[in-house]
Amino acid sequence: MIIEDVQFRVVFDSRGNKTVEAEIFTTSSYGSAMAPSGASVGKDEAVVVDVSNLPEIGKKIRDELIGMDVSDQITIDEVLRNLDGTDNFSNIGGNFAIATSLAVAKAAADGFGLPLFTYLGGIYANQLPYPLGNVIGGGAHAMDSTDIQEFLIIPVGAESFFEAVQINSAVHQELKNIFKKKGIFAGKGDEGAWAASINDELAFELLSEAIDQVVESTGVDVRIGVDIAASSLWNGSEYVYRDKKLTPEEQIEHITNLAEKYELLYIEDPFHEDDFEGFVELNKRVKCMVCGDDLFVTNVKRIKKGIEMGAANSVLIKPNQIGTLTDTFKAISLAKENDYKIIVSHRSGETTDDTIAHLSVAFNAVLIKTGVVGGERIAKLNELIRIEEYLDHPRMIHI
Ligand code: 2PG
Ligand code: MG
Repeated sequence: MIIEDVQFRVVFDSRGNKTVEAEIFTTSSYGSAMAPSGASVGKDEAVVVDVSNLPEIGKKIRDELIGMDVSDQITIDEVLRNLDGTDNFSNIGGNFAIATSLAVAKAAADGFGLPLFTYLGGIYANQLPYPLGNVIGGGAHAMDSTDIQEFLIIPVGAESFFEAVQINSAVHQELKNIFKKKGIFAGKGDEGAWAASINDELAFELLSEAIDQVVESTGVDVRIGVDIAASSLWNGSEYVYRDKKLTPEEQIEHITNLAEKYELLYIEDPFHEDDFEGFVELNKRVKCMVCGDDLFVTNVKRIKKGIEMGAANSVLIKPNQIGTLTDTFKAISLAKENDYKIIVSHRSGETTDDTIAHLSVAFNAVLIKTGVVGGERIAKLNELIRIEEYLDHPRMIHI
C-alpha cells in the first residue's frame, strides 16, 4: 500500500467557509478526509492556515509522502510534524495535517479491506457511544441566543444507538412545539440546535419540559449536559452573561447550583481555558462528568497537567485540535490510563466527513458529540447506525 499520489482540493464546510479535503491514492487503496473548523477555538489548538496556500503546502506534503506505506501511520504523522517544524502546525496548517493524517488511515483500512473502526480498534471495538446531542445553542454558535453555548442531551436509557438517535431527535422536535406554543421565535445555530433570544434559565426550563414529554411517551430516560464554553464569556476578570456578571468564585457556585438543580450528567468547559483551579474545585463538588475541551485541546501536555491537578474526569477529543491521528491517539491513551472518559467531538463548522464516527467506536468513547440535525451531523449519526448494524454483537457502552 505504497502512496502513489496525494491530492488536495478546497471544499466548503457547513458555515459556507472554505476548508480542505485530502485524497490518498496507493497502489491498491484509496482514502479521503476533510478538515472541520471551530468557532470557539482554544488558544493552544493547531493553527488553521488559509486554504489559498494549497498549491505550495500540497506540494510539500505530496513530495514527502509519495513512496511511503499507508499502514505506517505513526511514521507518516511524524513526517507531517517534522515537515511543519512547530508545535502547533502553524506552517503546513492543522487543517492540512489532519485531513492528510485521517485520509492515510482510511487508505490503510481500505487496503486491508476493513472498516476504519476495526482497523484502528481491533475486533473488540464493538461498543457504541451515546450521542451527546446539542438541542439549544448560543454563545459563539448563534446570534443573540443563550449565553451557554450548548444545551445537550444524553439518552441514557436507550438500548441501541438507533434508539438513542431517535430519542435525541424527538427532544429536538418537541422543543420546536414548545417554542411555537409559547410564541418564542427560534432559529437554528451553527450546529442545528435551536437558537432563541432567551436566557439560560428559560432554556433549561423549556428543555426539561421537552425531555419530560419524550420520557413520558417513550419511557426512555434522558439526561442533560452543557458546554458552557466559558472562555467565550470571560472578559479577563469576570464571566459576562446577558443578565449578570460573575466572579470566578460566583461562577463555581453558579455551575454547582445548575448541576444540582438540573441533575446534569455532563459539564464541559465551565471555566475559561486557563482556569485549571476552577475545574479542580468544581470536580470536587459535583458527581457528574467534568470535561475539558478548550482546557485540554486534545493536547497531551495540557491533559497531563489536568490529570496531575485533578481538574476533570473526562476529555473532549477533537482530532483537528492537535493535527494528527497519532497525537489524537496519544491524548486518548493518556486520558484512559488515568480513568478519564473519552468524548469524541465534531466542530461547529463541519462537513459530511464521517471519520469521527469510526474513531468513537475504535477508541471506546462513552459519548460522541455531533449534534442532532443537519446533513453534516446526521452523516456521523447515520454512519454509527451502519456500524451498529454491521457489528455481530453491538452494545451500548457503559457510561
Ligand atoms: C465545542 C465545539 C463543538 P467549536 O466548543 O465543543 O460543539 O464548538 O467547534 O466551535 O469549538
Ligand atoms: Mg466545547
